[in-house]
Amino acid sequence: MSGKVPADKKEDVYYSRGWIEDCFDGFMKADTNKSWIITFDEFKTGLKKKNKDITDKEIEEIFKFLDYDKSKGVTLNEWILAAMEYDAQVKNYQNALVI
Ligand SMILES: [Ca+2]
Repeated sequence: MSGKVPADKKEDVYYSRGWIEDCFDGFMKADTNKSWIITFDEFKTGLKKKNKDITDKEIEEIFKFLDYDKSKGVTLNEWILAAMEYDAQVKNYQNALVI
C-alpha cells in the first residue's frame, strides 16, 4: 500500500495507509463505547469537545450525511465510504474528532 500510483491507474483514487489509519482513528475516537456504531450523541459529544461553536443543526447535517442508510448510527463502512466520497470535507469532521 505504498509507492507511486501507476500511470495506467491515474483515474483511480489512491488512499495511503496513513489516510486509512487516520480515518479509522477518527472512527474509534468518536465511537466512545466501542460498539462499532457511532450514535448521534457520541458524534455530537466528540464534535462539541473540539469545536464549541458548532451548532446542533450543523452537527445534525453532518451526521445525516454520514448515516447513509438512515439507521441513526454510523458504521465504520459508512464512515470510510463517506470519507472516500467527500475526502476533504469529511476529513475535516474526522480531524475535529481527533483530540
Ligand atoms: Ca447507518
